[in-house]
Amino acid sequence: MIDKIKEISDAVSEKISRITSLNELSDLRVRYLGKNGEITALLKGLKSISAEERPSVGKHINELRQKVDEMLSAYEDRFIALQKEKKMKEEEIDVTLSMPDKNACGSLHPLTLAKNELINAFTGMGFSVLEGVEVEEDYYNFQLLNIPADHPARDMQDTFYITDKILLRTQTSAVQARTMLSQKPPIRVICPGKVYRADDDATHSPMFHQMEGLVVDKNVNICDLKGCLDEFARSFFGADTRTRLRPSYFPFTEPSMEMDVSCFMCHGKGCRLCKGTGWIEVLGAGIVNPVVLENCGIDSKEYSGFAFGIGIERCAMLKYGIPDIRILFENDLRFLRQYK
Ligand code: 2NM
Repeated sequence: MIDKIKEISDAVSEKISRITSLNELSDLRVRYLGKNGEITALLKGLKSISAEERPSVGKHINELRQKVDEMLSAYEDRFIALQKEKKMKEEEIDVTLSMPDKNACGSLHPLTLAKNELINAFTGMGFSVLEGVEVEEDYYNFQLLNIPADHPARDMQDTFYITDKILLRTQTSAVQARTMLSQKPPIRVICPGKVYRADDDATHSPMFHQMEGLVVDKNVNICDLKGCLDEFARSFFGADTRTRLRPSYFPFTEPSMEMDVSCFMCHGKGCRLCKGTGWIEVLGAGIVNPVVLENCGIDSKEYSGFAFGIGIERCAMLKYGIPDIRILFENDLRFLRQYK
């Protein structure tokens, strides 16, 4: 009997160590502890043992039953825990996976950035911002501004006409002509916006952005013009920027000039950006032609003014090192994301 107990004990230990499923464990429980199980059979066999031996053998069998029961229970607990863990792993949800693309967040277009900086430079000097219409009358776009009928700008090749009297504005000056017609001096306005010309290459786009400015008051002269534009150049291109004025020609200003700024890349030494000259052309300007003032109902003996026109694309290309104007209008996200 004692040998049999030892045999069963060893067999259970060995079998239990090779178990791979809960089903096998419950089979073992039935095989040893069930109604017809081997240990149950041992207990039933106690009847045939002598009265002196029965208590001791019975104690051994009960100890074995308890030991087997504990072992099976411990393995069952372990299996249930393992199974639960496996299920948890399989059903795990990675909450970090559905994170949306951070780059999907928008940002300002480089042209808008440049426009805002230009506006800041001038509103800081007391200018107000005015926007007009893009479909304009010949009268405001050309006639009032002293652009004669035979001027090349009036050619079909340079201007987009809607009818023979209505066109896409070629400059924002028309906004200023309308301002002079409707307001009394002092006038201090800037007019940023889209303008249209029949031009298309690496430095010209048929639609581009301009910011024109106008000051009309008593005793306005070239010193005022130079002081104002110097201040703008230092604000937009950097505090150590130098400027120079060169004579030029525009029908709406007399005298007319162009302003260069010292190259902010090489500081005047000469490089690729300034084509070796040390200077970069940034705007056109001049003293408002008295003919224009009179056309717009302002007494040119009492008042004088200065005006200027800045290309916003050109400023953005210079400031951000953009080599081709067309990149600004392709809206390639790889390009735009650089300006976040
Ligand atoms: C420029 C250059 C010089 C200009 C003139 C006027 C107005 F309306 F007062 F006559 N507005 N803008 C002007 C003057 C524009 O662009 C290169």
